[in-house]
Amino acid sequence: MSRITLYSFILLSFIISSSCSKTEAPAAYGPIPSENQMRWQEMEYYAFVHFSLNTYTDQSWGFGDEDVKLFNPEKLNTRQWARICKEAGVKGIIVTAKHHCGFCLWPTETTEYSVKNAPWKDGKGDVIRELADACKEYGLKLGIYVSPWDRNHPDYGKPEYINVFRNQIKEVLTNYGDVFEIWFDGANGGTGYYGGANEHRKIDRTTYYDWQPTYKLIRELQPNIVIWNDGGDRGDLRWVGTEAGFIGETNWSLLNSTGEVPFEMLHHGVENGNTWVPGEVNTSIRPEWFYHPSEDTKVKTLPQLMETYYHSIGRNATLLLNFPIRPNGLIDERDEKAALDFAEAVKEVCDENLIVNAKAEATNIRGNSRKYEAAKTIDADKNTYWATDDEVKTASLTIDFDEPKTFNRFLVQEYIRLGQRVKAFTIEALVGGEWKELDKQTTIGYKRILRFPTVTATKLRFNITESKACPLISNIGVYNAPQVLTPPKVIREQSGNVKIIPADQESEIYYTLDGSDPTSGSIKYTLPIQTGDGKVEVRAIAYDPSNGKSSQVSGERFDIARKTWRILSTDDIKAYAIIDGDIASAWNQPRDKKIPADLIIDMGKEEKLTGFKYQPNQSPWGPGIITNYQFSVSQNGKKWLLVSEGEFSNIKNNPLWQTKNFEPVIARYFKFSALKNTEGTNNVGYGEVDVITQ
Ligand code: FUL
Repeated sequence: MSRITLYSFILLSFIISSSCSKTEAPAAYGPIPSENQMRWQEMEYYAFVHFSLNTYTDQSWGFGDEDVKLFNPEKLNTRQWARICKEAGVKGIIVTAKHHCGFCLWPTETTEYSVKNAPWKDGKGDVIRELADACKEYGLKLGIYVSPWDRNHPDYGKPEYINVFRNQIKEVLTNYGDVFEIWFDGANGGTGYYGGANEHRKIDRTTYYDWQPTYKLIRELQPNIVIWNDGGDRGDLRWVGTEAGFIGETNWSLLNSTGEVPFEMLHHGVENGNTWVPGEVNTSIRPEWFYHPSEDTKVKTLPQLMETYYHSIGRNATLLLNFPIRPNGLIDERDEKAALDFAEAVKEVCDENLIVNAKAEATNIRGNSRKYEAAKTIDADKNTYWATDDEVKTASLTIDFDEPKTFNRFLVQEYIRLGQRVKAFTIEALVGGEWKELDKQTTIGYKRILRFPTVTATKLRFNITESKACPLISNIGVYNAPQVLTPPKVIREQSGNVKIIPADQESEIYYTLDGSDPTSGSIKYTLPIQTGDGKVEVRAIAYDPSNGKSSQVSGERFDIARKTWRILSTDDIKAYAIIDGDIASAWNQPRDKKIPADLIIDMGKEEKLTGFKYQPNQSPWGPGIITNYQFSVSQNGKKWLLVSEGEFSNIKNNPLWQTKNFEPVIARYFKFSALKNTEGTNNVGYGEVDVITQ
């Protein structure tokens, strides 16, 4: 280095370092996360295991009188749980130490209703001990679920129970090492065994548990813990209002510290909330939480799990994925495979960050300081960030790839230690010399991942269009995720035409009408298929011509076309959503309609009926799912013959197509009467209704 160059280098370094030291760090804006919340948020993905007496009775909720002798898992191996979880990329396991039935998986001193009176290991076993050891061995954190509602305990509902409950918490938080999260579900009070009383006990969930002293106790015993609570005083985290595996696209990690929290707030947070309460998406790898043999064929598919990933971790939440434990004490191998395939697919998404060697420039840099420059978003250091001057609340950051890059995912993270700020942003790509908008979104928070059709571009522009305060962006990633081909949706419209709807805009669709499996050599779908009035079977695949990969086959067997059908029981034209072939569109009876509520349909001509099908409204909000029904038929619309009545079992947790068969009968009209719903109200909804003919 020449002398002059050396001097200029020293001078430049001086200018840079003095400009750094002069630039003040941004002040925190609004509520900020605690260290515990931060540590928890960075875990991103952790597991639930549901295991209790329900595992042996095929129930979702035990009544509290189930025999402890049922608990005898012959192969229980918590190391298997931990190995699977570790390989699946989760960071911790939360176990149902006590579910609503009151049975404790550890030998508690607070009740006889525990493993100590079970035949398993002659009453010497302790599931929590074994799990804590296995977690330690595999480098996982331990979390505990203790149900406040206890349908076994004689004192539940009385003040005495609160001490029992606190002692249970004390035991599980004292004897098993560090616990990262404690989980109190919201189901509270109702019927139960209650030591033999067999009665209904009502509690006021806002006062009964007297949470504050309990929180104090918890924090004393486990200073690093986070508290999940949906049943009373605000905890450190919030439920997201659904167990279906998604949170709102707009998602603020804020709530108000007091007041009711309706669904909307759980789902989206509260933009100007005064407390940091981030969302945790809890969902099961099967429809239900506990193991049910009937769900062996219902393990979530890879496309379903990927949706959950983008709709939880990709939307500023954590993901708590449940594994039901089998009666033998192991995770089912189908669930293991699904979890490992999911982990592999997530890894492939983020395989290569295309931004790493790119140049990043921003329209504004805080104090022109290198400490806050655009490159801080791609330095792989979560503690550094790009920041603008205080008064600058809209800004753009451009990434120059230098050469064309192909991508379909954008990841962005705010430096949330100083608050969640961004209210709106867009991303654009420079394609053929022109800027093309790829997406337009609202909040970011800890992490946001956007999906869009694959694009090839030389530059990408990230525009913050609205922010509460100067934005602080700690990380950006641009990826080219392999396509996970989702089987297309096949529907038959009321006209009788069959529509095949792909899940993405890039794959091609091929189908057959003869029951055989389609390949890329089958008929290519371009327009709705005219199939006439009769029965038809359609099988279809999505196919990616760029790599020759196909999705699983979606197959549908449709009964007669519903072209001539008229709904007689209402004038509301929107009711035709019930027979439009699309389960995603639904109709609910008017609010003032009382149960029993009828749906009467004129099929336009006589048919030989042998059954009917009902698909509930799929909405998580007030779907009005029918549990008890009557089905009658008529030839003239006046004189009715009851041909089927009964209930749709387990329809609440598993709102899938329900099929009922009956003796063949000729009819032109049918009446589907709703007698009861899952909500105990008069709300009655339908996704689809169809008939089965001979
Ligand atoms: C709910 C409970 O009622 C379910 O049984 C399950 O444990 C789920 C995770 O929380 O509130």
